[in-house]
Amino acid sequence: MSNLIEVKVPDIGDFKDVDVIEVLVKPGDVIAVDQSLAVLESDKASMEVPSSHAGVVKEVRLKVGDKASEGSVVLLLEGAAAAAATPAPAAPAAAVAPAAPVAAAPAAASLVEVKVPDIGDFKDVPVIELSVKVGDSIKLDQTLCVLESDKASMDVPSTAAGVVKDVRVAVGDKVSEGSVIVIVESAGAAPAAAPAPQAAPAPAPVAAAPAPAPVAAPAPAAAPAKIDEVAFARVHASPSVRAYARELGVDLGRVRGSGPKGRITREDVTAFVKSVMSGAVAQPGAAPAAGGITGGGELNLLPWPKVDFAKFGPIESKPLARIRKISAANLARNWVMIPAVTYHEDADITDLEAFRVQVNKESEKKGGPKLTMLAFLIKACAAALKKYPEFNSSLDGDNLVLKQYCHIAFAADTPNGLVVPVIRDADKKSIFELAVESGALAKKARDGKLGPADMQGACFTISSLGGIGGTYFSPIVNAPEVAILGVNKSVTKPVWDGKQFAPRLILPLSLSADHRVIDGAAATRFNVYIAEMLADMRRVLL
Ligand code: CAO
Repeated sequence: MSNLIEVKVPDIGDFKDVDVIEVLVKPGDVIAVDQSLAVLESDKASMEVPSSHAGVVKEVRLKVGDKASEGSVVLLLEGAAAAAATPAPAAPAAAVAPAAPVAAAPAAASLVEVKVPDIGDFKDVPVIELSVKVGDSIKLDQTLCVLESDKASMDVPSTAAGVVKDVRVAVGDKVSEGSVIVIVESAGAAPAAAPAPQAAPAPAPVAAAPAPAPVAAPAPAAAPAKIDEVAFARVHASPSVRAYARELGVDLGRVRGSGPKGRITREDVTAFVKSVMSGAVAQPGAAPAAGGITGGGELNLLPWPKVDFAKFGPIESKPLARIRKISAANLARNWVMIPAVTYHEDADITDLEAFRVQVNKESEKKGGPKLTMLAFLIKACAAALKKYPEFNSSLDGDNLVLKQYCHIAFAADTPNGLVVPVIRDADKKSIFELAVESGALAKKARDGKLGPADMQGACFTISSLGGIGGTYFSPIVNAPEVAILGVNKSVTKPVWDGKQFAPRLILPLSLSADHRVIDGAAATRFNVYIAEMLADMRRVLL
């Protein structure tokens, strides 16, 4: 006669009446000690309820939406071996069945040979990876080793839970169906259905679990995708789902959660793996489809070339500066994700430059500050952002956020890399104030003293290379802004005035704009407007 065990919620600290948000098992499931049965979520934490026993689930007493506390019965289990090392369940799992058989049947540990199950037509397949060692505690279905034939690689899952006592194969060995992989000391083993373990004396009274089929992957096995740890850490998923994802090498940041509040469930991870295997979703680092884009619309790029440069001559390798690492990641994202177009315009700044030189002479005599071209550019851009508000916006899903403030950033070249300090309320400041503030921020940037607040909240960015040279370039939009103005060195050029060529000082402008928000006509109008401002700054007053 089988014995029924009530498995209860263990000591969960001060939590009471906690919501059951996920039930991970169903009647008929064969479960191992410590296997997660349900997930509880309070307003502070989510936690899993591990099983204190191994056996077959007869009845699940909790459902999603119930409230549970220490001692609430999670389920009834048949044929159980008590866990020696289960993290202190509050109350010892009370046996429903009479005491005697509980103690008698499963208590003695049994040795189980776990063998290679039916692997189809494959024979003498090399073991390319061993996933367990002597002393490991393993769960049912846990991968023991990986085999690789010339056609497929496959994981060999365990048909027993327990402690590995002996490993009978080594990497490089050839195995076939029935080859013994490990000997497991099993308290509550699920005897394999396929090849019956020969040395499994009196296995625990648990219904036979079908031997899980080996998981085949197309050969050659794709290199596991790199997991974005930041995104992985942020997702809403329980510890067991995280562990499951890690086991499969799934980057949870790429999985859509179907559970309550977007929680990622085990099924979501499985579905994701299936979609990767079927080619519906690209595996980062997988061999690229022609053109580099999959049917799923994801970038499917070749891995970065790995070259031994030292083969071609002497080299020196040094780590990237912190700022460069951060800006590199941002630039790469912005380059890939923003469909930006760059529009060029020439501004005639002959009169403006004459004015600037004149004012600076006067200011110098009085010991006043120096007006810079950057300050005029900031002023002109602030006016243009007012006239064309879609340039002062950010995309937020299907919404366009239009900002009613005008903070303008400028790129500053520093010994450690590029930084982008922000001038707040640029529209409300005089050109002298803008010159002084941008000069102070540029110095702070070069000294490496900018704080996070100095670099946040920008609406639009100016990247001025005018002090260095260049004719035109294509700046990268600084997300989540939608446009950036690049400026190069002004040069005196002959310009036809209707009667003759006249020498004019021409400032090259390069405006990159996110085409999802800004069309070419709008971008060109914005550029023309800036050029008009710079040609005659009196227009700013209009
Ligand atoms: N045309 C001609 N001369 C220009 C000019 C222009 N567009 N812009 C500046 N100059 C002149 C200045 O007048 C100054 O000359 P004087 O000393 O004779 O007055 C000289 O070039 C040096 O100017 P500057 O560039 O150092 O100063 P600035 O205030 O114009 O710019 C800053 C400040 C922070 C924008 C600049 O130092 C800088 O870091 N620029 C690089 C930005 C960058 O790297 N952008 C690329 C980002 S990646 O897309």
